[in-house]
Amino acid sequence: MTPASSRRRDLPAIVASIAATVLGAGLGELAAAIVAPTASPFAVIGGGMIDLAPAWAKDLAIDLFGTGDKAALLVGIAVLLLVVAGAAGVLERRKAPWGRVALVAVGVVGAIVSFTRADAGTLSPVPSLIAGAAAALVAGVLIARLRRGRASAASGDDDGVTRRGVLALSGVAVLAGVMATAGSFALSGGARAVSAVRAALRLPSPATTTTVPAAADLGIDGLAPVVTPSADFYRIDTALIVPQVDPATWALRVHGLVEQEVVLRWDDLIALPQKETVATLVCVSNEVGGSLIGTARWLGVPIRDILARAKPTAEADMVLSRSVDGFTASSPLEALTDDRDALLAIGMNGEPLPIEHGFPVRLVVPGMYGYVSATKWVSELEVTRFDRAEGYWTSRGWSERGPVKLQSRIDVPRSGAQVAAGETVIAGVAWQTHVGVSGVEVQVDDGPWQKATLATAISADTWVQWSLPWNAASGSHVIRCRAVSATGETQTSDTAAPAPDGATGWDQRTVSVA
Ligand SMILES: Nc1nc2c(c(=O)[nH]1)N[C@H]1C(S)=C(S)[C@@H](COP(=O)(O)O)O[C@H]1N2
Ligand SMILES: [Mo]
Repeated sequence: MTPASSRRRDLPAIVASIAATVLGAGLGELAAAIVAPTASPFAVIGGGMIDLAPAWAKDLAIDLFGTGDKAALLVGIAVLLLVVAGAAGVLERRKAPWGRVALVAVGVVGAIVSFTRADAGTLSPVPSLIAGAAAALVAGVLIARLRRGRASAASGDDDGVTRRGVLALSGVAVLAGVMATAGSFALSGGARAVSAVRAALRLPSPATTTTVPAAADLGIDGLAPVVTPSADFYRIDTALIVPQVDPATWALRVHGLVEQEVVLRWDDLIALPQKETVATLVCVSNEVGGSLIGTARWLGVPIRDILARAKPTAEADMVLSRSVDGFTASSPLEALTDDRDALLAIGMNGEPLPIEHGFPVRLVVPGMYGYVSATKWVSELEVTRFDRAEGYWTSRGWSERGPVKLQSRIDVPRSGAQVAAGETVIAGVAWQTHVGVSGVEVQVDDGPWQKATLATAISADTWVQWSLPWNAASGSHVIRCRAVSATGETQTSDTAAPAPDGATGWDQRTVSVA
């Protein structure tokens, strides 16, 4: 037998093993939908990869795929799985039962990872084990047929009938796998149920509101609107499958270094006086000039009101907020109890929080990057100390505290834009949430720094729009901007990467004027 003909005979084994794996994965997803909705093998492995991935890999994924990072990860896992399945097919044909062992091992890895997930239950390993076992069983049967077909054939190529039969069975396995996957989607009605609850929900009206002055929005084409529509609001989190939390079963436990443990349910929360504020939320991963920032009207109860009931003890200096999916954020106790509008938010832009933005309850803390404050799907506030506990990203190398840095961005003209010569406008946004911005300066090429006009600020907790008229001469121009904070600090030109505590440097655009 020549190596070439051996390799050719690998092909039907590869097809059979991949088909068996598609079937196993489908059955695993179906089993998850029935017995352990949070333990979908794909979600478990993907979630484990997100948690284990080093910070640079997370940044790279956000850079490459933006908010499509999770879809990209799922596709990546599927491709990897099919490659492993193909290899297992070759192994099984040449050295049975090692191919089956490999497929079972993949299931066992999924089962082990499922135990490490924050929302693990006793049945969590079951779907991955079923997936691995089914894939191994079916691959074993199909490849054994191929081997028997060869053994009974007189020459290497006479077993075509067996091969065609196995290929047909592989097709059936793929079809069954796809149907099982579709069934799992149909069964995981939890997601649809929570959407329905959300759609029917009526929010209480606020006792106090913040109005958005008309002059807060300059209405310039291409400039980010001062209040970001929820549908355009950036989304960053580690949740591969968006947690589905029913307000009817939601509860917030406040515990740790407190005199009085407090458990707050949805009905308790909406019975309290609600405040509507406008605040800008920004991600620590936002690059200079980046778009991981947005501003919304938030409705909710000041966190200090809840903490006042629990009475933190004198030694406490941090609150570790925890999400139902295990994510944690460490916020200074002071930022949650001083006079700022740190909210336990239930509404965003006049509607219940969108599910991917934390429905039914999240935190919003002006002045802090999201990773140390803005816990979505929040279920716990543990009052503790910075020297005793740390948040999700802190344990992955990011700073334990994350006050928002002074920044500004040019929105108009866009980078690389073609601008007609003559009177035009340069415009953008600037922020240092909870400090405020007192001015923005713009430099064209190496000319003098010119003062831009600021729009009316909604508050120190929001970004502010700015603009500057520009008489553009033909040629290529470099535009840069820098903000001045309400405390008189000028935005630094020193460049720093987002890790570990936020990017610095000036935003700059090159535009060509014709
Ligand atoms: N449960 C949970 N909450 C979370 C996160 C997360 O990964 N899980 N990410 C935080 C980060 S890093 C940011 S920047 C904000 C983003 O909030 P948004 O998706 O509503 O814009 O949510 C924060 N809250
Ligand atoms: Mo973030």
